[in-house]
Amino acid sequence: MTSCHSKIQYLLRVGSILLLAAGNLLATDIWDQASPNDDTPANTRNALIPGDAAQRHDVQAKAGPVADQDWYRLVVAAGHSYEVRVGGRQEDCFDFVGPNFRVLDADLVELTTGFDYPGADAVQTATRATFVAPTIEVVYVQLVGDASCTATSEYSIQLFDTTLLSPFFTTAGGFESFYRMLNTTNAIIVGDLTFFNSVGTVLATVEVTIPAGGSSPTFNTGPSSFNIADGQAGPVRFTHDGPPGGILIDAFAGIFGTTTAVLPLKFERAQ
Ligand SMILES: [Ca+2]
Ligand SMILES: [Ca+2]
Repeated sequence: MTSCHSKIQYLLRVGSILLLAAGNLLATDIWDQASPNDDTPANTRNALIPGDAAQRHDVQAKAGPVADQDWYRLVVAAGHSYEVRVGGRQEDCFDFVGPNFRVLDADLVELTTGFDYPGADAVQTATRATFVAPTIEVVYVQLVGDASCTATSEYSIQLFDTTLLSPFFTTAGGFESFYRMLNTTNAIIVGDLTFFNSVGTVLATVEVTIPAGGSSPTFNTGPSSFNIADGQAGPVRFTHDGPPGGILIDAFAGIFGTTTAVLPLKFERAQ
């Protein structure tokens, strides 16, 4: 009984090894063996969720030669801003810039293209793309490898929600709300501050440019600045093209000409 059991175990083990070997011979993507059919948006099973750890995949030239391409479906919320970050030894078999790194909407219309991570050295070690999710909440990322390189080139890919959310602003009772954005990076960041009323209707969207390593002026909801009508209150959203943690916001509500009754306003990263 024991001997027979051992033989079965042995055969199962050999069978598993043979299956793994066959998988390796057939696979064009050593990290994607669980879902090798990721070459089109329709058949990909790769999903990127903000906040998840980086995934590891690879691109390897196929017979032909044909460049391997990997597609990812992104789990996003309409109106939020995101960063897709790609890392790896890009000097080898891939260069995820321009048409080799694209973010596309459900109709496969390009939202943006990849560009160098701020402060990257001459040897590219990481690449990023930022975008704002459209109303149709389906977004894809397409990465294309080199057609002629037969080595396997591993890379990492990760999605971040970079949106900052504040539960409350007010222009009621003589109050105005004040905002100053701080840029923690060495590149210019451009963003949109959007004010909503209590039932979610957009009251105003204002574009703000924050200099590298610097801060914006202190804007406010008064007539000479953002000009939000009196008597309003609701949440505020800041979306931007910087990396996660690239923007900090100082905000408070107060009354012009007084130093009393200052109410702190808080922003948190969306999750
Ligand atoms: Ca691949
Ligand atoms: Ca692929």
